[in-house]
Amino acid sequence: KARIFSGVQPSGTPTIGNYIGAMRGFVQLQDEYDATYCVVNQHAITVPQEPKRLKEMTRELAALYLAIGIDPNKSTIFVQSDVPAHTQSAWLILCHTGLGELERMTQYKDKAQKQEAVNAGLLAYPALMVGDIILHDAAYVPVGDDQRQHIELTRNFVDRFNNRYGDVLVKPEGIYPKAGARVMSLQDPMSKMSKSDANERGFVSMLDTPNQITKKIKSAVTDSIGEINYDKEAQPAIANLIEIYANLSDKSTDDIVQAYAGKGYGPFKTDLAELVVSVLEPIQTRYEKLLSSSELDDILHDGAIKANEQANQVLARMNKAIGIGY
Ligand code: AQP
Repeated sequence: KARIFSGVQPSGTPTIGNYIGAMRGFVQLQDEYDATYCVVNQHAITVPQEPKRLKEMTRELAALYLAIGIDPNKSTIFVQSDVPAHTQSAWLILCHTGLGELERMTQYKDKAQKQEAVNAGLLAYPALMVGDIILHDAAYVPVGDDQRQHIELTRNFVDRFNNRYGDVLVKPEGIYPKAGARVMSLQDPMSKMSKSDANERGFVSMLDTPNQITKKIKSAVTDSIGEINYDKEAQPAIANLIEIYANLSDKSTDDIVQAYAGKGYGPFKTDLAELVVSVLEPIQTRYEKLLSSSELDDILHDGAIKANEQANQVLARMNKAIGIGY
């Protein structure tokens, strides 16, 4: 089986954007691939985090991985900080990466703009992500559309490294969801939905209550056209809601447009809220049970052992190639 790797930052509770764009795919892919999924807690500190909350969110995200259906008997689940090779490899990668390459990353530019003071880790972030991927010999990386540039950077790095040192690293490819790979904010259809958005009305988190979900969807911005059409240019906010609907149901965007022809936005939003609640409720029930169980800690412990074994092998290959050691 080919190997895949992906991760999510515990920088907030995952949103339906993270779920649709990435996490749901983790579950589908675990049958076909040898999968490793990581809670990338060291990525999360590229922007300020409250220490106690960061620890809680790390465990919560691991519980959510299991609650959505990632099966520890099929996939390896671990926390990034349990595998020191990740940060160790990031140094090696940084020393083989141009400053200009990192400065060109649009995610860096977006996130830097939102910070009062930008730390060097925010710029270096993609190097740690490259490390995450290559240490697990991943052939494929299931991620949302916003990560394309980082995947390209990873591929370029691997080419450069292998050209210089021989065939040391596996070159990965991104796997992106087909439609709606980028879920947009409910308050601004021009910016992507983010779990760390200061405006909580911009996202539906996977742990929001039915009441919160309904309120957020009902107050999602629309437009003055008043008709349901799937037109990303003229009606981006409605197109985003239609994509969320299509992604969480078995209906196509065309089916949805037809079903709500002549009905206005009210009934559409009501049904969308119900749909989102019906998808998240069973996940939340499983999540609550897992969070308070020692099973979760056992799974993370076992995952760390497996992940360390794998990651240390690749780190050793890199060190040997570069000439680190004596
Ligand atoms: N809006 C989105 N639509 C589709 N996919 C998305 N992803 C993120 N936002 C959307 C995908 O979710 C995975 C995990 O993302 P991450 O935690 O590594 O960081 P991120 O991409 O920076 O996600 P957020 O939610 O915006 O986090 P914050 O607010 O902390 O920056 C990735 O595969 C990503 O593509």
